[in-house]
Amino acid sequence: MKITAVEAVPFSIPYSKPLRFASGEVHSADHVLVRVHTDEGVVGVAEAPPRPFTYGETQDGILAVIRQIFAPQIVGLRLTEREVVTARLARTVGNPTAKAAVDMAIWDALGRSLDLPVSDLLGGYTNRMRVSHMLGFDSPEAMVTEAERIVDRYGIRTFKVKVGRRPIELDTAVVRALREHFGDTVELYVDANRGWSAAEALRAMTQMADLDLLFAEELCPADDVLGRRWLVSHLQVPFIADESVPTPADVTREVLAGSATAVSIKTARTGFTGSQRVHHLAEGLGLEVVIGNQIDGQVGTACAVAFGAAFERTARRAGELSNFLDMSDDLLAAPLRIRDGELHVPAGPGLGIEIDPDKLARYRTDH
Ligand code: MUC
Ligand code: MG
Repeated sequence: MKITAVEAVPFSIPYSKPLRFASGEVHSADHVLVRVHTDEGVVGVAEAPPRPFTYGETQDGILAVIRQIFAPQIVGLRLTEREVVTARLARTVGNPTAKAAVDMAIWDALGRSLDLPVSDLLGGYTNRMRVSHMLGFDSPEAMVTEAERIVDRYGIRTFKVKVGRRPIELDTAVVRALREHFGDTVELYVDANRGWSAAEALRAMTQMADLDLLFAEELCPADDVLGRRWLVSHLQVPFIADESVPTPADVTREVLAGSATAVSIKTARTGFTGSQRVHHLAEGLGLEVVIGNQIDGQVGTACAVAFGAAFERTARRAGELSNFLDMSDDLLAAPLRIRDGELHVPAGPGLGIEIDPDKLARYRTDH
């Protein structure tokens, strides 16, 4: 079970409904498919979604770091030497989604080799998660209409509302319109992607105080060190750290500083190996966790649900597993389906997914 090659394939799939949020917008999934090949012919897959405005990674940068820096350091290692892989990749600071995709493709190959689902290898708590859907920037009316479509079509009843960088009154109007329309039949929380100052964030949260929010995420930058601590100390809801905690050490720093009280676990950012560490740390610190979405395609979403369903703590809350619904197509031979507000872990060894070769041929951009 030795790694013989690590392949990185760029692909591009347009969004049918672009997602807009405080730190950027996404019109097309310009991701990288990572395939780990082994000497026994088993191939593991995962996807890396570059988020230039979040971590500075680009599609070209991910291809380069995997091909030139990561692959040469791990070819020849056994699939079970994941800790060696982690230590070698950790020499490089940054590049979270490139590292995560390599890690998860190795887990997929390991699961396939052992004929066991990765989700069972990780923890095997359950086989499904409730789904939370992200609502990007639009008018209050359009966001209510979109939420209604998602409720009717997929049975999803948890929404993360993108806020920040635009007038606070508009964001408040959106959340108020959603609450008035759906009453207490939906769960709502907000994510500002660092789009406010601490003072603006507290003003916004005060305006939304009667709207029964579950959480507030990344309302202001973590670098506003004292401001953020002050903000978190005034909030009535858990404050989720997302892009401010790309590593377990960042979780420790933010939480012990009083700058966050909950954590978004994104397998696209910490893979399975790093997400286990974040999960265990959160358990030890007694933090709420939410399975987040790095605007993943279906390959990435299969990874997120495999991890989220593996642990009791991550399966408690609805996971963000539906951004792929906004894409015009995807790479899987058997597409993921959200029904009655839930997504099941694909059954089968590894991640339980297969790449459709025709779709990959259509969307890959390296030929
Ligand atoms: C999220 O939760 O913030 C948007 C930007 C990013 O880095 O992730 C997405 C979703
Ligand atoms: Mg976020």
